[in-house]
Amino acid sequence: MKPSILVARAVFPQILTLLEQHFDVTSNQDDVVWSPAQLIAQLQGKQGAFTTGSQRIDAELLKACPDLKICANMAVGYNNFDLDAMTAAGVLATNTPDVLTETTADFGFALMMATARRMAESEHFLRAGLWNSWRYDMFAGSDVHGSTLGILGMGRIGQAIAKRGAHGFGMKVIYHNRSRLDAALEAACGAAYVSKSDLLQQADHLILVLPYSPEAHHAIGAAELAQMKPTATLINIARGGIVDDAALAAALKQGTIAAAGLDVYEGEPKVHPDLLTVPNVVLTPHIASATMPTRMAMAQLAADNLIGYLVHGKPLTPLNPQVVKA
Ligand code: 8YV
Repeated sequence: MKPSILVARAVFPQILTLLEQHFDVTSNQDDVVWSPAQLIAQLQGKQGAFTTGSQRIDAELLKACPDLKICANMAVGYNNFDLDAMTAAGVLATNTPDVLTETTADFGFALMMATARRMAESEHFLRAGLWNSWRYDMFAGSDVHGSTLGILGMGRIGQAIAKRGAHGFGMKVIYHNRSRLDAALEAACGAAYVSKSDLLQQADHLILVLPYSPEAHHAIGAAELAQMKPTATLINIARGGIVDDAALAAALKQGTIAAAGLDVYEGEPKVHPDLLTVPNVVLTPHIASATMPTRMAMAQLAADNLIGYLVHGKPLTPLNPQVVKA
């Protein structure tokens, strides 16, 4: 008998076809956003789950779903998983590293450029029919080339952004991370390690690329924003909750920093109402990894993890490999 799996959100039809070759598949192609209780009900009798960032897998769910053996997240971030609870329950967790690195770095760079050069704000102005003449300071923003790029969180995506800045745009790149990169990697990225306060004080453009964890909650709040240059931009492509969105909206209103570009939000898909009313912020709906080839590669890797583990006993990108029996 084939193992049973749940695909918790809509996915590429080709991926469903692949999964159906190996599993009895229940899928959510209507893309209903289930409540935790509905998710538990859907997972009854399932050995595997294909998840996205919007399904919380915690101790309560695991207790109610004793057949579950693996949750394969179609995301590199896995703050929707309580990894300790999954390990304790013997449930394997997998994510999708590497396949989205360059696409996400491209987007981080694009959001930084759009923010620094006020592209969204000026487009709204044009669409509103307000463009009547040229003016010397109309939508004058800040330069990206030759400026100082600060990166908080220097994993794969942070490193890919550093390379774009240092080698493509002649930027001085500084970073802060829990652990310092080795010298060879720093040289390859063209990046120098600094303290968090030096990062805040020196960056012209500060990009957040760190994973969410309770310690990272509000890593950027009013006190941190106050340390930044009044001409600086802040870009968040990491996770909602790393920035205190209310404090950021206040800082943007008061001119504490010049502008922000956000792809992720506290409590998304809701967006803090104050952010919607300030002009100097570019807002996108969590699309940093959203190109068709990359989303396909993410879905393929999540599917391959399910097949690898439930069919062959060998997942590709396990987060808690201690769960896999030797
Ligand atoms: C996903 C992401 O689109 O990979 C991640 O961590 O944030 C995005 O690429 C999102 O999490 C949906 O699963």
